[in-house]
Amino acid sequence: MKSLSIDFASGHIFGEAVQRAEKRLFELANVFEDEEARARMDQDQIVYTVELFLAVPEGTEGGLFWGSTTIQPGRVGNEYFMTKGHFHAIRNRAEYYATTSGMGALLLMEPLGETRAEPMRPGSLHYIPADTAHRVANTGNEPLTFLACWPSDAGHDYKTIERDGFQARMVEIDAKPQLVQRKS
Ligand code: M6P
Ligand code: ZN
Repeated sequence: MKSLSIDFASGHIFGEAVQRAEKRLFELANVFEDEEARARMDQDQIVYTVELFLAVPEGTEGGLFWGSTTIQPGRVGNEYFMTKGHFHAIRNRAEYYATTSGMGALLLMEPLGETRAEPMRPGSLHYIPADTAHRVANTGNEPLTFLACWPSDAGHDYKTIERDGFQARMVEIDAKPQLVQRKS
């Protein structure tokens, strides 16, 4: 296999086969509650970066993928910078997240919308069960980096989140991160 390495101090992964993708504010329309605030910000600003090692072609049954995601500190209105979040296209596929640096929250949403948050800090390890949508918010003042490992056939279902959103959001209230449930 070609060289592949990880720097546990920074959480970054390296190697010829590592792919990199950036998510900038213009790609995150309607992700945050305050869309007007997002539209007024610098659209080229990077919100998060993903480093990916896809060991086998996407969709292959039985393989595993590895990723490293870094979310910049920042907010849209009072809502922390965060990933888009997704269910797995094959719903019964699980995933691990492990935090290497920074502070954040992992939002976990069940199919009927019940949403909880697990605090993320350096060294925290998170098991994302099957059938559970997942999204990470950076609640700190420095970049938040976490590692991820998931099945190569899991796929990403973003459409369900685009349509329904998460039932709860991580927002700053009185200078503290709080999980606010949507009024239904
Ligand atoms: C982790 C993994 C990836 C995911 C990335 C960003 O590295 O879960 O599969 O793509 O985070 O999250 P999202 O795709 O929800 O924006
Ligand atoms: Zn996932």
